[in-house]
Amino acid sequence: MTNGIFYTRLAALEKEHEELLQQPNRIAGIGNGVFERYQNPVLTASHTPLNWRYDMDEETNPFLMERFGINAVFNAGAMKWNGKYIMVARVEGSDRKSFFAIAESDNGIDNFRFRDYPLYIPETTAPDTNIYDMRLVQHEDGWIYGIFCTERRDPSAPLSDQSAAIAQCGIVRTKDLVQWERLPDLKTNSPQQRNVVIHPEFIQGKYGFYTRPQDSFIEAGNGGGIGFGLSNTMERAEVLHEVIIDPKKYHTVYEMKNGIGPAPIKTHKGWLHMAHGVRNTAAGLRYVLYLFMTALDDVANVIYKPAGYFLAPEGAECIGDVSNVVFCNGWIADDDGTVFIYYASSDSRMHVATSSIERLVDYVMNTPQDGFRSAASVATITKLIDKNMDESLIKVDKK
Ligand code: M1P
Repeated sequence: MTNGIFYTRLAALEKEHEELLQQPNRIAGIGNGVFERYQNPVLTASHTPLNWRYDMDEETNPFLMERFGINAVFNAGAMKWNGKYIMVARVEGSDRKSFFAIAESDNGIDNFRFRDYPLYIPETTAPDTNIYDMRLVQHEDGWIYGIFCTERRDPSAPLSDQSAAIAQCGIVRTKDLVQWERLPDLKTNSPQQRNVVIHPEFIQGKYGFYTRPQDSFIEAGNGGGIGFGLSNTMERAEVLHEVIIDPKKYHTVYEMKNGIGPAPIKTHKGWLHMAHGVRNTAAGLRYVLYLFMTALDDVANVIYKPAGYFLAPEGAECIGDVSNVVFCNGWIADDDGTVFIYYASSDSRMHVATSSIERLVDYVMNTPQDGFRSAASVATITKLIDKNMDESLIKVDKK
């Protein structure tokens, strides 16, 4: 016996879902010249396949209720694979657990579709309670690595404390984005690690790890910023010596903590790095994205670093599960120099911004550095105004 609800709802759900997946995306506004934002998010919870969320059998689900809620889709790693733009998204269920799933698109800006199943990530002998924020790295050793955060309850926490957690760096690798081999978690001298990524090339025959040593689950504490260290192997990855290459600093957008984003992009001028910086406000933590460049012959040496943020939450991006956050752990540099920057807003959804290697290099090399004082900012802006006021330099054709 049919109650008449099931098929009516199914038709409506399928129509709505397909319309969302086929929605074209367009550049939003004139932008700042450095990058372009787009009108629509590229992935949201509503993009996940209907058959992940609904039991499609009228007998067992006569009201066509959602049986598995998806809360958010965010913090995706990215790469180009067989001509497609791939995101390995962090999909978070309404049970708060995150898992990874691949969504792909032909043009990188719209029509992202999830593959049929989420990724199966094998566990180590210490099962992961939660896994998230995978960085995809095509390493010159021939493997594609997935470097992610694995979180487990702190075994030393008393029963009364059910939120104390330990974050560590989990590692998987694959050759086909289907079968993933789990390797032991990264070992370092830091009590916790999050926001770890590997350098795509060997460094003195070793694997380079960008790290974010931290004292506790939320606080970076004495872990003073973005670190770097070498490991002899990936099979038992161990970084015994970390140096801080990009420290936290008072009264900056990365005053409280920072963390590296995706693996850096190689350019003729140096390695381009994307990172997030965190500061505290009366309304809570604010996460923004910033860029810096390290030397080609010394990936741990920061040679250019523009002042302030590259991209901050704007408009609807400011609101979500964890408001006032942008986070990026995936970008793709195409052969023609276009760069697709995949960023999440407020731990809720994924967006894309586009730029080019040429523009990003110009941005990091020619944007003034932070002077760390208001007076220095005034000096910088005065120099710019003076230059623009110089009539002889005005090149506008007034004919
Ligand atoms: O909630 C904002 C972000 O918080 C963490 O980043 P960080 O370790 O730098 O504080 C991560 O949990 C990240 O997933 C999340 O988006």
